[in-house]
Amino acid sequence: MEKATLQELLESRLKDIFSIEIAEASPQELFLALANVVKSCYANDWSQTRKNLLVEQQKQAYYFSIEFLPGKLLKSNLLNLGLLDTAEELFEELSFSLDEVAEVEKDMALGNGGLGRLASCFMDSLASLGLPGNGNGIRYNYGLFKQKFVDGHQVELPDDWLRAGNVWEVRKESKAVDIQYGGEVYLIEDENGRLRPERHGGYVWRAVPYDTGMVGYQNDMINTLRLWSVEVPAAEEANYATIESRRSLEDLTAVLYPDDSNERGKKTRLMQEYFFVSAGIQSIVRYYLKLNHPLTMMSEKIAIHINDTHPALCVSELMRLLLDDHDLPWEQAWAITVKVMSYTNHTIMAEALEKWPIDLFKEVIPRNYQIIEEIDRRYLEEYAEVHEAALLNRTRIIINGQVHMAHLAIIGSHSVNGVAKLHSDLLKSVVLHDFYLIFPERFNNKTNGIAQRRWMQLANQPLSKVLDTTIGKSWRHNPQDLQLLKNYQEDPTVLQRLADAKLTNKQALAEYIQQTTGIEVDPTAIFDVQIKRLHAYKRQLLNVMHILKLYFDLKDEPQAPIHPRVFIFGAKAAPSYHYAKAIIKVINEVANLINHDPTINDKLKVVFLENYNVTLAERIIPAADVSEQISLASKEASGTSNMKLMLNGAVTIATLDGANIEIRDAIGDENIAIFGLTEEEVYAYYAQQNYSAYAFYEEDPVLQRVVNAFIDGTIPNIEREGREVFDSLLKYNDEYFLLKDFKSYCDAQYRVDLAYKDQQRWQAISLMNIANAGKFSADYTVQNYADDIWQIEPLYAHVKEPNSASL
Ligand code: GLG
Repeated sequence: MEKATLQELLESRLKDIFSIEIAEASPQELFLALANVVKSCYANDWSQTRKNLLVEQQKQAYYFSIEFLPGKLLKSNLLNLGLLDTAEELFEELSFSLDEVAEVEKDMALGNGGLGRLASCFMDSLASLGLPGNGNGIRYNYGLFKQKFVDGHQVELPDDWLRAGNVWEVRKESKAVDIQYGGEVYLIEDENGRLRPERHGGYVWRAVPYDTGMVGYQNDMINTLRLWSVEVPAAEEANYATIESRRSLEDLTAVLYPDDSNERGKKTRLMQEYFFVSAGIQSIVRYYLKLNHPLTMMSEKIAIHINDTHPALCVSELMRLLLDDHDLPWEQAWAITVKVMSYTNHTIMAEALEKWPIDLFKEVIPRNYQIIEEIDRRYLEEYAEVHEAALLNRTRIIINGQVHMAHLAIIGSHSVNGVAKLHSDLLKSVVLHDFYLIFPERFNNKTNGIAQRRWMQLANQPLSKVLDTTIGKSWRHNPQDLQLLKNYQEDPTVLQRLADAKLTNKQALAEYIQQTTGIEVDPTAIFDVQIKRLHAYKRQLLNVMHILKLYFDLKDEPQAPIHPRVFIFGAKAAPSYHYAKAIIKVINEVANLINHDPTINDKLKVVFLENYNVTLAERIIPAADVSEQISLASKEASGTSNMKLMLNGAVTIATLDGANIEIRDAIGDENIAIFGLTEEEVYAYYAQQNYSAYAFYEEDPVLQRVVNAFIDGTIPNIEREGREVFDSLLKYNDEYFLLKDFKSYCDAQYRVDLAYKDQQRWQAISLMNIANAGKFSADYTVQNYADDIWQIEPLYAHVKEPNSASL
């Protein structure tokens, strides 16, 4: 599309919507008008994609996820439509900045962290690969809370992201479905001797879908992200006459649970899970029936993916529809279900493997509960002759009055995968070992990946331009072509250009830091970044301990040859996660102490940026020199910020955990700083039960000084939090082995400091990171899911409509 055409469209939208000229428009108005133009640019392709799918009847995948974390969509849609450069030029000509306009858009923050962001990266890759794959989730009225720091403490504010409306979504009233909750279900024998459920009482809520186009990268493919919102069914209006009764219903899709691995049993959460599962499965079956094939062939047209355990009810809900609504015999319904379903596990943290009390199940979803009981009964019966009772009793779905969601997902799926090699191995050998004995063929690995379009092309334009001029533009379509950069490892001009791009990004971040926190940071310092949810196992505290060590080193010897460093944190703690919130307070107070200590001479700065989200990640990642991936080995399933930071040329300091191992394998030991216990060593400690935090503390005076600092008044204002941290390390024997790993972490940090001082070497290491990051593109990950698990293929018949990307 020509610039002039875009301008005309923009002008006419501004007139239509606001009756104003471009010159008078505010960024908010420009955003809305431009977003509407963008939407109309893909409207045709969106309906064409749907039509082609219907005509071709190709198999489609449905990704069920209780979280999606797309961030902002304006620029990514512009990029994928091939309009980003045009829009940027136009806005410049009109003396506006596209960035300022894009900034107006509210982050769509319908997720907590890695799990939700992964789902969104997959949506981008599915469409960009031309694969028919749709998302299915919940349209929360409030996204993940907004984080503020008050006196160093985290305060949570509601994220009212829909207040000004959401331009991208389309409400599809005609596709609404009813969701049944509660009541009593009796099984009554019909004239053919078949047991039929008869429901007494209970209530029905309506699920209304809001669809958002998922725009493929310059291929005219538009998939659909379908998010469900609750409403009162027309027939039930009278029962919801009061505001209170309505509110209790509306609560269902009001808030995202702000907790990513500590879910406590809550009725609303279970109802949410059933809500988007039932709505999604009903709409899939309705669609499938339109194709006019027998239900027994469903797996040839439909693949359903259970992203973590939250949508595990997909299994029982599909069974319910096949049995109750379509009269299939149990065996047939079960065979279909297992062939259609697949499941990804995202964590080995035991508390995240959901379990629900059966009483709650019976109360909320009685018919599903009956079906689950029957699945469970048949499971025991079917395998009784092959496996010993103890094994079956450990793996059955209902154990000690609780429904185990992971067990339901595994028994009801044909594929179970982890998200990095180590994690998938641990699933087989430890966490899900019992299931591996029963269903070895179901287990496989799919290492996570990231949408490189967002995390490089959009977030890091300075570096993208260097890549274009150095290795050509093919990497934009084919991430593995980043390998071409390896040829320039010793080319001083290219290394300098990379360094310049990094400096530009650091200057921009320094400005943002100054504006938002008032802290001055020097862009030539090392920007050392740890961005992720706040969790004890991710060990932000270990980072803090190293910062304190450097602080003491400089206090003792102000001229110590330490290259200046800025430590940057971004992290939200679940509101109920007391210990994580204590760590936030501690980091903020350490920052206060160090940033205001004149003897440190600005050699160290600590910055905790508020409200870490996708947009903030897009600012921080391009500016990072060092990537902190320091979880206790075995605990981080994969990690994905590690991949984003690597792609942007940061050098990783890491334990051999999650995908860090594969990053190390891709770039070699000389380009990454590895430290700490291995997973085997961690498990050996567990087996021998001989870890003594105190022993490490006792023998290392440096460590003693650091740990004591939490309680001896060195860090002001952390009386309570400092004590909690201190106790977690010594009184409760340091669950995540920080004291053991402290020394090797400090050594690795020292190597990082040395490497940075040799700028030529550092740039070459950084280059190797960028060059080898193509492997971690979600395009490849999703291609593997498509080939191995879903068996879906690109939409062949998706012929370009003449001029369809333009208007
Ligand atoms: C999980 C894990 C991460 C993983 C992500 C995506 O903790 O290690 O990278 O899923 O698979 N709950 C999460 O964010």
